[in-house]
Amino acid sequence: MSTAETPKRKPNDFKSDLKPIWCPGCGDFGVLASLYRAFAQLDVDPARTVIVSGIGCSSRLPGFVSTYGVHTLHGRALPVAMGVKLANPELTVVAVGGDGDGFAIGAGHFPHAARRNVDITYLVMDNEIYGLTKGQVSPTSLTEQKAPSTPWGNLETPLNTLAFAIASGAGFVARGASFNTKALTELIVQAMEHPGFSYIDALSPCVMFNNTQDEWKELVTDVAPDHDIADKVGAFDLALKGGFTLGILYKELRPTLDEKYRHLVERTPDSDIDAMLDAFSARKGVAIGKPLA
Ligand SMILES: Cc1ncc(C[n+]2csc(CCOP(=O)(O)OP(=O)(O)O)c2C)c(N)n1
Ligand code: SF4
Repeated sequence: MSTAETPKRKPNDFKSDLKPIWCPGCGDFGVLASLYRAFAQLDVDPARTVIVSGIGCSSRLPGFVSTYGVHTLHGRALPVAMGVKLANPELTVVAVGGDGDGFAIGAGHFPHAARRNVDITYLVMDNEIYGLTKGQVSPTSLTEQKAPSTPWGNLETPLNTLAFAIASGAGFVARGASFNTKALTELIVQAMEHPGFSYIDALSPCVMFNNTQDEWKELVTDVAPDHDIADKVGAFDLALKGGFTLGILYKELRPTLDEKYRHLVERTPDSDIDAMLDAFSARKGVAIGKPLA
């Protein structure tokens, strides 16, 4: 937070010394610009903010931001981000990555992050392919899509990540686009302000291996102003509708896992972990954390 001596930060203040090495025109630039603006709007403290990513072109993002960053393993952004937040709930934690990282190798973590409701934001740069490894199909690729891994067309059905998020219990589900940075900035701000797990599918075309930019610009529509974001069935309808609906589809407030842990510790008098381990060891006749005799 800024003080009278430290004026509010501007988007450029969140740039690190490292220049993005993405291909010119890559959608990830628009997502990064939106994130800088959202951080400036929320006046986040870089020293108390952590961006966690997996592996992929999009997962390089933490290196380009002047906050703390953890470039983890392929598909593992969410468990690391949840661990960071649970270990220090005072931190602002944003997980980022691609559709391949999040919904292929990392897919097993997604429903649990959503249902546990740890207070983190998950921003997926969705280009419907694996960019870093040169354009193979991902779980969000279209059926019949031709790619180096599917020269005769993709035989699989794409995963609807928004419906997956709603069904898994995510309390904030939205879609934005890298080519609409104003709206994406606003979505990131709202997602970060949401107390609990928030998910944004950010359409972010890969101009090198799946250049959908012009096509997607034609397909996007905004969520209707009268859409009730508390209506889960209505949110599913929007998620399952063809095309790309941009905006907040669903929002629900419920206690976060971080809060529940805090309350559990407060109301459990015998919450001394060493005492608990000693009691457990005594019952089992084993020495936990102590060298075996
Ligand atoms: C365990 C493991 N398996 C596979 C890979 C190879 N790999 C690196 S990035 C990637 C997919 C990247 O796609 P996506 O997450 O959609 O990100 P993008 O590059 O499109 O931004 C894969 C399969 C890896 N690095 N580690
Ligand atoms: S390969 Fe695609 S996703 Fe990767 S930097 Fe280039 S345009 Fe972006």
